[in-house]
Amino acid sequence: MEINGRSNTTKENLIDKLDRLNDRKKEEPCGITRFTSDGDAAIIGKMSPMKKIDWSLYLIADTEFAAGRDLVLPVSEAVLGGVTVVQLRAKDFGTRDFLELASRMNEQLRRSGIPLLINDRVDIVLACGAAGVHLGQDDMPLPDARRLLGPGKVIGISVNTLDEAAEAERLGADYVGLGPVYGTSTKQTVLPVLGPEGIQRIKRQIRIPIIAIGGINAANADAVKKAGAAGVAVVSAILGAVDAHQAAAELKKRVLN
Ligand code: TZP
Ligand code: MG
Repeated sequence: MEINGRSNTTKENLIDKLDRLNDRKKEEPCGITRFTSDGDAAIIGKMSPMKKIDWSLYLIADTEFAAGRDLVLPVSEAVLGGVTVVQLRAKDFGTRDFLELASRMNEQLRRSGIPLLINDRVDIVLACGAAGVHLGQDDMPLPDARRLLGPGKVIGISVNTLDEAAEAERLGADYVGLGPVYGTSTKQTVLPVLGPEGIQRIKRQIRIPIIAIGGINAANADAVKKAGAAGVAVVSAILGAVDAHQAAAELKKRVLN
């Protein structure tokens, strides 16, 4: 059976591997967040669930970039390669298709203990039991999202300036997505490119994790990490690769160094 261009992996094989990944995490004494069956983050020890998320390699599963390809399999392969958190972005999907895909992806990711965040849509988070939402500056205001989702869900927000980042922290965001760090053709934006210097500058002023985004790949990921990002968020560096597993593993090596 051919999955994502790799003929030696069956779907059953993949599911087995994802299950084993989660078993390994459960054995870790200070394990990464696991999710209960209703999708709420389980609190491990005394720390809040979002503090336990490993932000190092954040994959944005973007349906516009996938252009019709079902994203569940490449996302699962990328998780086996080392992706630690996934955001589903489906701007071109209607509500019903978005929820169907989010539910399948959440189910698959839960096997490996990897949190799923939903772009824009608080209602989809609630309906599929995902770990949280990622908001843009023009989406639902953060306090409203928090009121609807409660303290146990993760809320992240896209920012481009120090003012936006500081405001996100003040309003109780769990992380900021800071970018674009480099030029990218994946998302049309008029926002200024920040470079690693921009990350450094904002990192000095806020305490919540900074996930850097925009044009990040294996060649520049370590500069981004060194600038102070808790993690790197990518679309094309993984979903545009022939082998999502290998591309994720390559990035993972860079962000851990
Ligand atoms: N937000 C800011 S840049 C961007 C998003 C969703 C796209 C990142 O895509 P890539 O392919 O990793 O540059
Ligand atoms: Mg948005």
